[in-house]
Amino acid sequence: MALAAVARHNQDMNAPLRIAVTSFPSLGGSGIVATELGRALAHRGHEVHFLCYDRPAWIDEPRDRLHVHRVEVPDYPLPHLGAYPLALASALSSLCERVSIDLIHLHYAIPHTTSAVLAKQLLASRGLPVPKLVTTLHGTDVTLVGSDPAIAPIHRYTLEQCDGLTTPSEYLRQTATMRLGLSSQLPFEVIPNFIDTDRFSPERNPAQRRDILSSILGRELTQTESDALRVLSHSSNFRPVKRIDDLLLMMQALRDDLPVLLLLIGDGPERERLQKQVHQNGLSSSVCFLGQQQDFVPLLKLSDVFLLPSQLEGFGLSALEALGCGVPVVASNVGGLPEVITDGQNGFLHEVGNVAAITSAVRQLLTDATRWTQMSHAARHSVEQSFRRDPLVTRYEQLFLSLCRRTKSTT
Ligand code: GMT
Repeated sequence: MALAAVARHNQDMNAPLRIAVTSFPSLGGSGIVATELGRALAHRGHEVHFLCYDRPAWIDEPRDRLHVHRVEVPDYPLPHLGAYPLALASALSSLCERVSIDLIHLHYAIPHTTSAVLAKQLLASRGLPVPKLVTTLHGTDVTLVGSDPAIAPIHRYTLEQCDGLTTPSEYLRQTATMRLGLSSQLPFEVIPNFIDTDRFSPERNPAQRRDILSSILGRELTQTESDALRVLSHSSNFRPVKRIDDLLLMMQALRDDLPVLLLLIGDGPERERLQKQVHQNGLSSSVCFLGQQQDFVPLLKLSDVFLLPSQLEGFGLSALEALGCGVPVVASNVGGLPEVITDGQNGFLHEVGNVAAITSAVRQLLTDATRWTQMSHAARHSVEQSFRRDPLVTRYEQLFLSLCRRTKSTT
């Protein structure tokens, strides 16, 4: 090839892509990762179209190259009609036809991947260009829902129609391959989740900490009281898999000998029951339910320890956010969590449900200031080493470009 032609060819190879993204707009790590990745790709010059049944709460006004399309779902009163997967398939095929999408990125496979496969088949049947499909499996789409025999055959089939799969942890990649019986021929990459290390950064501001804690507790704390108060935090979607009961048991063991406050950030199906439990056990003055927060980063920054006692986590994005703020994490030794937390370095790992181990790890961190400082530095360092946004966005970008390039050179 002549030099000019090579240059043009290479330029085409790296030409900006048109990417459609589907994810859940509600609370949850998969939606956050989808949004952050989509934003970063738009920032790099790609055209990114989000499709959701609701406008994601964390998306501000659409900017250049970033578009949000609401999927309209028929509201017909048949129980369990569940028309969203079909509405999404139709919306995806219309979008592809209108703007010639190169690649659809599905975050959380169920039901998104099935919708995308249907959309692709519809486009192909009409002789229109078909996009590449990439699914990122995030957690229960492999471990709980995804492994349910009621849906496993169609789940496996649609995943195998994808051009690429990714997961945020090696644990999840192996579990998906084994449990879903996926073909070893499928390109399947581990791309860890990432955070914005400028937003999630260590920053201890004692006066601001006192103001925030005073407003949470509804009484003015003196600086001395505030400095003495040890703060534990947890954020999640309050589902049974998060095992928040273990934290209440831990608080019962801790509160008599340490000035300690537990902040529970987020909302979900378990919240009401847990609130009653806190009341019945006389824990109301040391456990605060803060609900869904517009900006919870200041709450992480003032925390001494972050807790994630889950039954299972595909990755544990909330643990990563805490580590970014220099907060050591005490978490279950399950799923992808050991890929984020190294026991004794940036946090402590315990067996699922071992409340004595959780209590002892937290006690150690709260009573040994030197150890806490070492672990806080290690927490931040671990994020800077392995979970920075830019290199991980590049991994996705390279995967997408290589898949789309393949099409262009073979058609
Ligand atoms: O799998 C789920 O239950 C939902 C999903 C979500 O939307 O938050 O959570 C998963 O994806 C996150 C982002 O990759 C991971 O950080 C979570 O560990 C994972 N949750 C579970 O595996 C329970």
